Amino acid sequence: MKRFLFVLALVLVTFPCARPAAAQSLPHDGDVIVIFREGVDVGQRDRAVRGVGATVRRHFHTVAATAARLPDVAARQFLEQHPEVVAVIPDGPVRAHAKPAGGGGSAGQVVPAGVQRIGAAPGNLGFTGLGIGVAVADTGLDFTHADLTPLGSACFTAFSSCADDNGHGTHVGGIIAARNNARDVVGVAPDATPYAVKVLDSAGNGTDSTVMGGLDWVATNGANLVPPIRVVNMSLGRAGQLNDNPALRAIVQTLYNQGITVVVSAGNEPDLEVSQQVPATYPEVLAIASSTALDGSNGRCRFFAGIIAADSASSFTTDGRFDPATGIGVTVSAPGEDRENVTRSCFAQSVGILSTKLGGGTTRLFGTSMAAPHAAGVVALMWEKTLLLNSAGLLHPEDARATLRAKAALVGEAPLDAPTTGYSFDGEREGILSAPSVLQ
Ligand SMILES: [Ca+2]
Ligand SMILES: [Ca+2]
Repeated sequence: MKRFLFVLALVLVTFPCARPAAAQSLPHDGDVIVIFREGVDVGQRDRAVRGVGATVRRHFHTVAATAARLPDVAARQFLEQHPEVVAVIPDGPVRAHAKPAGGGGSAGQVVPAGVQRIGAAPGNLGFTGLGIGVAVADTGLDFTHADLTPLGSACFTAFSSCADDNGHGTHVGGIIAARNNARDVVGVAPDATPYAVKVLDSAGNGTDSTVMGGLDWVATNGANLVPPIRVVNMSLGRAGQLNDNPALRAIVQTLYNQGITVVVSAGNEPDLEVSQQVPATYPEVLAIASSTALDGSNGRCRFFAGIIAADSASSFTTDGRFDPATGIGVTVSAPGEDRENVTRSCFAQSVGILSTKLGGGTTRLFGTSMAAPHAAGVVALMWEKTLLLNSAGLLHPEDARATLRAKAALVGEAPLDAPTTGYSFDGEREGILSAPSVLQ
């Protein structure tokens, strides 16, 4: 578990959690994404890629792009000279945005602190997500977890099975839709239908092309499923820039134009801005930063007398003021951890969000991975309300964003500053996700 020293008057400690930006240093042979001119069909792409001795890993359908494995640099050069090829880009690594923190286990059903903080405890709202499909683009879902079934009838995997073999996806899925029953936990939208879209492997790792495969599947099939997919949650990402993979962005834009709201985690690197994270930087997604749900405790740290209060920015969260001109920035903050306790040795220690555990029961994880699904669950509730008013109604992603921002709790006041190294205020207190005011 990563911990963070407080800023003390005497010394500024270097930030311990920065990771290298891997995307820029990848070689341009090996695994790549070949972007073709618009309209170049699968057959033409297949011939072009095989023609240089490369292996096709996946053809995409909503963009003219193909994931390929190149035998050498010469193959890349041949492809780059092909008249139908626009660009050959590296297939960058993508990671899940959470870390484990503590165990769980209880008799009866617990209403997790995050669900309570956003006002979505059972009985508090007139909506449960019934009839709303939510794609969980992650490590898969636990198909036998008693607090998650029944899952959506179809699924996607970039690997061999849709089943979760890591636990991250099952935890995220539970925050969205753990069932309101007598066991485990309850999610924000307990009657929503989660669809497993497995784009990360058993270690929580994927690449741009595995994510593109999952989103391509949603864009191609989501509207025809019962219930249709209305929301996508992606608690994952990598360091990057807006246009470093135009094909990935194009699939996200397709979903946006279809009226599917894509909710993503802002990232767990407080020294980066949302504008430096993919896919969080895309103007078409709703990027969610992490805050604490509850007051923390102080274990008698000698240099810091206070506590880390509820609705503080998490010490690990990536943030970044929302810029209406570009559409880039954090939409809203939401709980990505129960609390942060100050230890006796003056570290901030995260207590994770309680949710469904791979194999049954519950466990705790913290990260912006846990913040995003709170918002995805609320968007599912908004969709249910929209369809109740008009069965042919639509909730445009931009309207979802505008409502989440306008109706957030404590706009202008929260999130409070994290009193830890590496955190700096981004210039906007965008508020904390609030389900009741959004659904009024
Ligand atoms: Ca339950
Ligand atoms: Ca902010």
